[in-house]
Parts: sequence; structure tokens; C-alpha cells
Amino acid sequence: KATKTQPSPVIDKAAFKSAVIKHLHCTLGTDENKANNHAWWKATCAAIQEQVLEGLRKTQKTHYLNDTRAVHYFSAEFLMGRLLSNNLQNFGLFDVASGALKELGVEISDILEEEPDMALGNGGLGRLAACFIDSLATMELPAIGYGIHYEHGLFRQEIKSGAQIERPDSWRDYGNPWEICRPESTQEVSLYGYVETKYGENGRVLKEWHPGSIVKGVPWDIPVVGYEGKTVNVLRLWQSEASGYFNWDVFNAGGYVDAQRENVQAETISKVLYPNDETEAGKELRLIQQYFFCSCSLKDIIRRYKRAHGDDWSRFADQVVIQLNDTHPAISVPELMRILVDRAELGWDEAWGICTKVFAYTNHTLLPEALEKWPARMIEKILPRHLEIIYEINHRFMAEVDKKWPGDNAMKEKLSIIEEGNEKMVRMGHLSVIGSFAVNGVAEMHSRLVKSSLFPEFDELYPGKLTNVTNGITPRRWLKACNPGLSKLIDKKIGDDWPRDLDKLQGLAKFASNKTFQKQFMKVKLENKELLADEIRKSLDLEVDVNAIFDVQIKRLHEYKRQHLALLHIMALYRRILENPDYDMHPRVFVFGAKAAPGYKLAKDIIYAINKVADKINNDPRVNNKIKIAFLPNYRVSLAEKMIPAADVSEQISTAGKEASGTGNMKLALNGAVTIGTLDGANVEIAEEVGDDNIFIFGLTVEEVNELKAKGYNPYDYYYKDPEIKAVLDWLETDYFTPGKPGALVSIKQSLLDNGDPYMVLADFRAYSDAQIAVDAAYRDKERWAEMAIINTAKMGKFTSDRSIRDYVERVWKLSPCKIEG
Ligand code: 26M
Repeated sequence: KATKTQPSPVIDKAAFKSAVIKHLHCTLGTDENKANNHAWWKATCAAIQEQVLEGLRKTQKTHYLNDTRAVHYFSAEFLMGRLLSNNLQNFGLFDVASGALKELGVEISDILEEEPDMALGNGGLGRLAACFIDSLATMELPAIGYGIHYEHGLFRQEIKSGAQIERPDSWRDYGNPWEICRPESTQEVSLYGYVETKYGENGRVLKEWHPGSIVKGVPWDIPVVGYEGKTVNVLRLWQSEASGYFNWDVFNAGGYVDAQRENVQAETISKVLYPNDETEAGKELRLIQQYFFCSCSLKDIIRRYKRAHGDDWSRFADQVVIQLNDTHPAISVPELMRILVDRAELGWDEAWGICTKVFAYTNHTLLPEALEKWPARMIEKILPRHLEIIYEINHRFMAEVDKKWPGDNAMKEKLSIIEEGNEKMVRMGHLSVIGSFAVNGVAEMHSRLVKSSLFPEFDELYPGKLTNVTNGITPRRWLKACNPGLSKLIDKKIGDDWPRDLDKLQGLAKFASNKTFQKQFMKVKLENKELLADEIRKSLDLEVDVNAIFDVQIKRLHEYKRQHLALLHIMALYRRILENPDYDMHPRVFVFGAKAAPGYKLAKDIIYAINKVADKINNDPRVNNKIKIAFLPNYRVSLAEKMIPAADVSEQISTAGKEASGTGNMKLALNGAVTIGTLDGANVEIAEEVGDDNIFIFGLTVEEVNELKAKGYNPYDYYYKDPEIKAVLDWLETDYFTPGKPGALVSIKQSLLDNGDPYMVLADFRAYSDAQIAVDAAYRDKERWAEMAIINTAKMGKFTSDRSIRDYVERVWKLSPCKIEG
């Protein structure tokens, strides 16, 4: 039975209309006749922002009066995307706004497109943070997100002659209507300089850090509106500014011109997001970024705590829990120790007791190249006191290790925060595990591997500290807002309370074999495919058949994610068609979206190869439109929102054991795409939910990957034994796809043969190809496919980020909701 949970809107169409007009006049200085879409967008944002700020004020007041315990989500990245559509939906004002604008002669879909994405993140980790703060607000939990106010988010990707070009992202150039600057909450951050040792009363050693420079952190608040609009939390992002202070005691006066150089350096800190994901870069500025936002955030938390509790630190850990989103904010651990020991003059043990009750750490990767390590010399230069504190933490930790494994020096070397060697390195993962009371992986399989392969000894030393919280996604953005057609169909069928309680989608399962519902479900899918086909036409000047299978692979470009496995398979299909014009396959459109880190040569080569193969296949009449390849440039949140609702097939084909969780897999399945994937990350749990008949699992398991590695994997075995593999790899070496430029695609072949195929692409090729044949066969049975698609949507309840947050609350944060009245 359908239930109605949407609140009655706080403002009606007429009032919304006058609010928009008021802002057009008074905020933007234009009028209804002159306004372009951009102005209409801003006026609409301003109109809804009135409601947002009212909610924010009530929430902050209520949290203050109740002196609530809160979670502080520390993340170098928040990949928010666009906010207007979500904020309207969450206030139940989408239809009101759409109607009001229509009467003003404006189409809401046009103005939504005016909003630049807030792309302050690289990919999964940053988007997860955004989904989590959405769920926290929706569940009325006191929470604050802390991060960096990057002037430039992730680069804009253009494709020129097939190759990726990076352009700066300037999301704030025409102003951001959501953010509020709070200069009154500015913090100061110290950098460089030296540490002075002093002796206090009764011989107590006192350390004083004389910084070489001080920068200001100015906070910008982005309101985070929960579903149904009651709780409005904040995302607080720090922008760096010159403070005007310079430690003249330590350095000679530099004069006016040098001072300008100082300003530029200070402002550089929050200038740009590092575009690497999964590779540790080791750049000084990156470390300064990390320390900058952690230091500002901790000071902000402490200021708020002291307002309520004065200098009594005994309740700090009752009020404050800090979640470290990967090791990027790990420098917070020694920073809090510094504040407690050097500033508050607490004893070490008391301070450490507080720290290890406040911090919890989420690990997002096992890839060795992604585990952050900083040269001790670099930390010493930038944060001399922190290096001392890290050594002290380690010294005491080594004593603990010796207690557990007496005299075992190999164990000490292995677990030490300090990696000895040519250059001493600080292992931020170890620091995070030691400094936290809870450590979690992001999917069952990943957490198992964190325990068994990454930190087995820590698991022995601290039983119960290592745990799992499977990732999730917000269904408000990733179904309700991005797929209105399907949302309305679901509302009609099972009621409209699923956005808060995603398990309700189970109710669709009993209609999975109902022919009428199948038709309705697939009609929505077709309409979404038509919309994506329009995008493809606009963006690539490419016609695609909406009756083809839309096969979608969207994620950062990485060898471990194996976009090149998909590419080799497409080339194999092409070859089969050329050899046999009657090769029997249902037409397919392979849709890709992927950004490569600018310095990741092979990733860029794979993008180039996909585009070159696309040029050839898309324009070859012999293919007879059986294959189209659409690489959509500049993959980002707002593009994902268009691609995901249109997908029939979801490609999740990472080497088993490498993808910690994946979250795109959840978004696609939620929108009725069927997964072809390996037993990796959360794919395992998706398979458990939908059942083996409703997913196409292929390839080596983690155990098989390890066995094959152990016995010696030789990609040439596959190259010589499988003629199709040989043929497509050899093809890459010719100038067939790059006329006049033979060898332009050879790096891919080289990585798969000479470089040993580190991600076992060739080992999984045949199994992948067979699975794709099974996908093809399944799609031709229209009813069976519709049933599979519906089951996928119906069984995604587990993957709401509300469930992830509930797990964090119960297992880690121990938080209670706080109702906001009115
Ligand atoms: C490192 C050094 C310098 C600059 C940036 C980085 C860096 C930035 C982001 C490193 C890693 C970053 O993100 C990793 C990431 O997104 N991991 C993904 O996290 C998701 C959420 O848990 C998982 O679903 C994915 O499986 C995992 O790959």
C-alpha cells in the first residue's frame, strides 16, 4: 500500500515565485526580461537558500543547547556535485519550484544545468564522503564535515584527437550561491621553524614550537540538507590566506616584496586539488594541505568544546569523535597530541588516552603504491614538533610490541611507524591504526584482506579494533533525483518512503515477473537511454541505437580497474564481425567515462586507445552498427547522474582483491543495470543480495590470483595459447587504429606482456568474453532481462549510505540522533 511521507512544503508556488523574483531583483540586480539561465539558476538557489539557512540556524541552536556528541568527518575530498536539485528534493520543493519557474517561462531542467559541479574530490573516496554527510543529515545525526576549500577542483577533461587534455576547473568563477564565509571563525596554522626545549617546574620538559610562518584558514560553510529538510548540518571547508605574520625572530626581514611572495605561498595551499588517486605523490604542498585543514579543524572543534566545557578535558572524548577518511588527515593524531601536551599541558598518558578515544580510521585501499608514506625529513622541516611526537608515539608503541613479541626485532621493524632505509619514512597507515580506537575497511572482502594481509599483526595486537563497514550510496541523489522516471514508477508501486528506508525496495521483487510492471520498468529505462543518446549526440556527434545494450564503465582510469580488458574484448568482437559479417550479437553501445591522473602515462594511453578504436569501429560500415563506442569526456558527478539511469550493463571488472569496494557498482545496480563483474570489493555483496542468477560473475578469485602469482604467472602463456588474445594484442602494434602512426598503442601490449601483466588481464580475458556472451544471450530474452533488472533495483536496500552510517554509529561513533523541531 502506498504511503505518503513527503512533508507539506513550507512554501507554496506563489511564494516561491515571488522569492525567485525578489532575488532576481535584489540579489542579482537584473529582472525577468533580462535574466539568462545563469541568473535564473542563482535566483532559484537564493530562494531555496532562505529555507536552508533557516534550517541551519535551528539545527545549530538545537545541537548547542543539547550539547550533543558529534562526529567530525575529516576528509581531504568532498565530491559534492550539484546541490540545487538535491536541496529542492530534500525540502519537498522540487515540484513547487518547477511549477513556479514554468509560470515565469523557465524550464527547471535548463537551469539545473547551469550549476557547476563542486568537484572537490577525485572519485570514490570523495564521493563517499558526500554520500555520508547526506545520510548523516537525513538521519538527524549531529555531524560536521571538515575539508579543504580548493579554488580549483578536479581538472576538466577535454579529448583532443583522442587524447586527454587537462583544463583547470573553476567552479567558483561566477560565485557559489551555497557557501557562506565565516571570517569570524578564522584559524591560524603554524608551519616550519624549530622546537625549543625548556624546563618547567619540577623538571618537566616543555617544548615550544617557534614557527617559521603562520597562515590563516578561513572557513566556508556549505549547508548539508537532510531528506525532508529538518536537520541541516554543515560542511566546513578551509581556505588558506596570508596572515601577515612572519617570525621575525628567526628570519631576517624580507621586506615588502618578499612579503608578497609569502602571500602567494600561503594562498597556494588551498589552490588546487591533487588529481592523483591511488598513488602517493610525496609532494611537500600536499603534506601542507593535509596539515592545514586538520589543524584548522581541530582548533575549531576545541574552540567549540571549550565554549561549553572550559578547560576540563575529561569530557572531550565523550563529545568528539573524528573519522579519518583514509590517511590523508592522519597528521591530526600528532597535532591533537601537540595541543594536549604542549598547549594544555596534559601528561602524555592522559593526552594519549584522549586521542585514542577520539580518532577512528577508514582504510580505502590495499594497493601498496597508495599507502601514504612521508619522508621524515620533510615532516621535520614543515612540522618539526610533530616529528618529535611521532617518534615518541612510536617509541612507546615499540615497547608494546616488545611486550607482545619479546625480543622480536623483525616484528618491530615491520610494525614501526618509521620505515628505516635509505630515507626514513613515516608510515601514515601505521600511525592511523595506532592512534585510533577503530579501523575499518569498506566492504566485507576488503576488511577481511585488511586483517589478513595488510595489518595482520595489528589485528593480533589489538583484537576487535579492525572491523568492516560496507560502503553505501545515497538513494536521494542516486535514484530519486537522477532517475525521476523510475522513482515515480516505484512510488506508485510501493509507496514513496523508500528514499529513507531503502529496504522497502524489496517490495518490487514480487512484481519482477509481472509482465505489465516489466514493460513499465523497461519503458523508463528506454526513456533514460534516449536522454543519454541525446547527450552522446551532443557531446560526440555520434548516433546510437537505443535498442542496443547500453554497456557502461564509469570510474577513474586505472590498470587495476581494467578498462583495457573491456577494450581488448571490444576489439575481439570487432574482429569476429570482420571475419564473419553474420556474427551473431545484439547491438551494443559501450559507454565509457574516465579521467586519468595527469602523470599516469599508461592510463592516458588507454584513454587514447579507447578513442582511437572508437573512431575506427564507429565509422566502419562493415560493423553494421552492432558496436558503438562512446567515450564521454569529463566524467563527473553530474554526468554520472545522466549515464547511470540509462545503463543496461554495469562493468565492474577489477582484478580480484584490488577494488576495495566500489560504489558505482551500487549506483548502477540500484538503477536497474545488471552487473558483469569479478568477485571483488562490494561486488561480492551485490551478488549475495541479487543472487547468482541476476549477475554475471566471471574470472579469477582472490585465492586464484594469489595461487597463479605464487606459481609464476606468465602472460605469454595466454598470448600463445589463445589466438584471439594474440590477434588483438598484435593489432595494437599496427597502424590500423592510428593511421600513419604505427606503434601509437603499443604501450598497452607491452604492459600486458613485457611488463608481466600485473593485473592479470590476459588471465581473465576468456572468462570475461564468455560472460559477455552470456550477457548477450540474456538480453535477447526481453522478459528475463527485465526481471533481472527489476531484481537488481529491488535488492539494493543494503547499499544505502544510511545503512553504512547506521553501522558507523553502532560500531564506531556511538552517536544519538537529535530531533530538530519545527
Ligand atoms: C594521494 C596522494 C596525493 C594526492 C591524492 C591522493 C589520493 C586521493 C584520493 C589517493 C587516493 C584517493 O582516493 C582513493 C579512492 O577513491 N579509493 C576508493 O574509495 C572508495 C570509497 O571507499 C572505494 O569504493 C574504492 O574501491 C576505492 O578505490
